[in-house]
Amino acid sequence: MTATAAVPTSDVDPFSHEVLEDPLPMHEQLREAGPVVYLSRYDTYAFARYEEVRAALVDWQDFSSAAGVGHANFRYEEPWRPPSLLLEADPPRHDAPRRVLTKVLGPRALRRLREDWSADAEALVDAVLAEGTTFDAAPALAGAFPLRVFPDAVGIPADGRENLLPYGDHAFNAFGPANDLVAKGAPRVAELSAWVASRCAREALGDDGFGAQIWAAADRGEITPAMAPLVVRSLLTAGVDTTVHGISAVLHAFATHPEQWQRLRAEPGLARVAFDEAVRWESPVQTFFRTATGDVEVGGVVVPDGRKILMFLASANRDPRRWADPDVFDLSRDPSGHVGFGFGIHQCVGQHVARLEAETLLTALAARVERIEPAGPPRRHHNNTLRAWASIPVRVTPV
Ligand code: OVM
Repeated sequence: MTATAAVPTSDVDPFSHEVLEDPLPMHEQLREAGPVVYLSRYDTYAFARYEEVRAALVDWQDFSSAAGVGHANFRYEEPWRPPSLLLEADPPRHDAPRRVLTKVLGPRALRRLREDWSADAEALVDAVLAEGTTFDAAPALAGAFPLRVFPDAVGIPADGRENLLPYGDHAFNAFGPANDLVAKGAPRVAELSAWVASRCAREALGDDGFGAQIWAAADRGEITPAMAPLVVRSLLTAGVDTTVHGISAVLHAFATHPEQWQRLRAEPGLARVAFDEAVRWESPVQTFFRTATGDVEVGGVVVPDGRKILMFLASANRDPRRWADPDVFDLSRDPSGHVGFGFGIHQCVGQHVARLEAETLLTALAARVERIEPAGPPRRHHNNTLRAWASIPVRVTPV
């Protein structure tokens, strides 16, 4: 079968500013074009439907992560930093670091953080409300809360924390092609990478945080001592911008869906499902790539060995083939099965941390705020991988 002759082709640039500003029309175009679409501009195969995205995420044998999960193909190109031992690795090498983080970030390990984070969330919301009832929720809440609780939980000292967001922003840009967004970050890469590396050393980490627990796993022989700093680096790379923009997503969702805010106020136990629904709806991580490990057939199309596949998580999360009224943010929906945290062996290992941050913040806010509404046009922050916000002006009515 000369299947490749039938591949629909698109010359769209998913990493252009026009698309990053509003990717939804492109997502629909790609979903409707077919199960696999050839992106001529990047010589890459795109999956934009739920079924193919989820199947590729699960099939790590055919769709490898070890050649990088960005546009760069590590078979031919030098990675911009030593590859992640988790994200940019396949079994069996992937498995030991993953097991360690699964335990360090698991629901059991987080139980002791809930009380502290609830108190931190209440203190933050009180401080913001004391300043006034009109504010920018992006920096004031979504930016502030993860930076208040997460670096402490990892065990990194206070100085230099302002480097975390710029480092993460660049790391997520670097999954895309070498465009202007990557160039913008380039001048600070050496400085930021050196700072992050310095924070991953055993001596730099407090002795009861996630970082120390990773080093303790190395002492027990579960990973090698050489692996420990890179596993800590994964926390610092993947754990900040993602939660900041995930919390932005849920705050934006509530500001624009007042009836859903009333539901949360009436039933605060919905905070967790609200966050997952926002992760489905907005997909803070929009895309990841895989690399075909052989000639892989998908939907009658052969993806040739060694070629990159771009998986549109965001598009899968709004695929009408899978979701009823996919564009509606709705707390009565069951969002489980969304691929916003990925799926399969690489599914976000920090998802319980993210949910706990969102849940404690939303719970504090729901107890204190009767109404939340837009106070001006929100503004996107463009990133090659993240669906991000620069500004979400809101006006709130305190209880
Ligand atoms: C890592 C890493 C980096 C970025 C994202 C991510 C969303 C993981 O360094 O392991 O997952």
